[in-house]
Amino acid sequence: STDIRPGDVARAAQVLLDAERSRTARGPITALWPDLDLTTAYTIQFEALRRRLDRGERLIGVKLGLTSRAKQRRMRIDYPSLAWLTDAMVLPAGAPLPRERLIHPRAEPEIVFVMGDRLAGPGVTAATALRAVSSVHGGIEIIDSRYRDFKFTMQDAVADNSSSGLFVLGPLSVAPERLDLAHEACLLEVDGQVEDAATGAAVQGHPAEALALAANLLGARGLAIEPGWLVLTGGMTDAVHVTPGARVAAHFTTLGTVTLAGG
Ligand code: OOG
Ligand code: MG
Repeated sequence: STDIRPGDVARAAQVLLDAERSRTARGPITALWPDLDLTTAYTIQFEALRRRLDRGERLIGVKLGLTSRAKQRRMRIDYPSLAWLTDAMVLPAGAPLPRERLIHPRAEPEIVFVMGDRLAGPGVTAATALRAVSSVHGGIEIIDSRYRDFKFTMQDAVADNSSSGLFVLGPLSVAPERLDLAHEACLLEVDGQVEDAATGAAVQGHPAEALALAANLLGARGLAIEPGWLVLTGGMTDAVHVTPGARVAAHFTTLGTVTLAGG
């Protein structure tokens, strides 16, 4: 495609939203805009969020990406990313995957925070961050890149809202002080077969470190994590393909089980 000119932030945001709407994977933005830098990629991401809100979606939180070594290795990227969550991305627990809304979905287990207090960087530590958390849930994020074959650079992925698709929040709500999040384990099963396993330590050493990082990244832009927001701390394992008819289950030690039917 030749539909984007370097420097055209609004156009880049729109073609990514169009690809999502029409379920059509496309080539990376950086193929047409090779010197796209990370700051501008975040500007594209923010412009796309503005358009989502304009069409009636509600901002409900943020998600971290590439917080685990497994994902950083595969992407050959060593720094996490931040992206937006809206109410249109919520898939109720137990609902089958709406395949008509997705291109090539992959699922990953995540530890999710529900925020009680506002949290704004700079200088937020994991300990401070955890005190602002109201409850903790297990979750499954269904990522879905708008780029063909999930082939992209860090800048492409950031512009594309870090491959956001849908997510399922587990039904169990646990107080943060009742958990040892570094040791909270998750077994990821597909059709009853164990596919992968990890503990919370896979997420930046501790999921609260990921939360602090999100607060500090937002703080640098004059933004904050707001009370009531959800924070997806990033895939604990690598993501697995969700084929039609498949059954994905994330079994957490304390946070319970979250399942997803492939639709
Ligand atoms: C980017 C999305 C990353 C996570 O939890 O690491 C993400 C990608 O790998 O496509 O959501
Ligand atoms: Mg994720």
